[in-house]
Amino acid sequence: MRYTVLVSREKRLVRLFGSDYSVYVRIARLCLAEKNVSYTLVPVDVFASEGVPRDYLQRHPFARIPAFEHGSFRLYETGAIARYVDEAFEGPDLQPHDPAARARCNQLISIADGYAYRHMVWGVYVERVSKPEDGAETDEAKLAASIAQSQIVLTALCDVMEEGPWMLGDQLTLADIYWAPMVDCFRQAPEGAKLMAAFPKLQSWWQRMAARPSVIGTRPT
Ligand SMILES: N[C@@H](CCC(=O)N[C@@H](CS)C(=O)NCC(=O)O)C(=O)O
Repeated sequence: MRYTVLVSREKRLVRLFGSDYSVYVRIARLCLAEKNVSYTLVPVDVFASEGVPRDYLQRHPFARIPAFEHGSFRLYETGAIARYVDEAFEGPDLQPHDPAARARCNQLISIADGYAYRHMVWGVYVERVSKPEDGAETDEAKLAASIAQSQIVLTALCDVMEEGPWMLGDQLTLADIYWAPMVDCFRQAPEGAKLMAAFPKLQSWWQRMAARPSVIGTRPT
């Protein structure tokens, strides 16, 4: 079944609300870049000291980033945004058509959302990299617990992912797009880089992902 409706010719403007430091904003930006969709990134800093702008809650009642807009169509939740961008715009398909491969793609996205983000980004990257940069102390116990959980996550990921070039084989999919920003954060912590070295399949995948213009062009500034 094909879902593509090719609304891209309608020239409705695309806007994404969020900040480039956000893993989830980067996932949405990677989708837009891989589909070659022009968009405007409208700055919203959910961690600003004055809090989230009040009017942003109309776009996202849970005050998370990103939020998305295509003409008058508004959407939040990155999984919904990513699938919409893939299905509504021309460009390479980012989801497999084969039901088993599509299920695998969704499984990898769920693992990233449900298990990787909390530990690999918050427990490892934020504790070891972001907090010290902001003058705060690392919670070593939290970091150690998250490294242990990350080992389970990466083992599960490598059990499921193909040899390459991409996670599901020849087709770059939303699974690759979901994992890239999380892995990019994780590897910046020495403990993360050390753990990744134990997963050569993941390391080679990351080297290929890191060279993609979309990944280079969405690096946080
Ligand atoms: N379920 C949301 C998660 C988005 C999310 O957690 N974004 C983070 C930034 S990477 C955020 O807005 N955090 C603000 C907070 O935790 O208060 C989605 O898929 O879009």
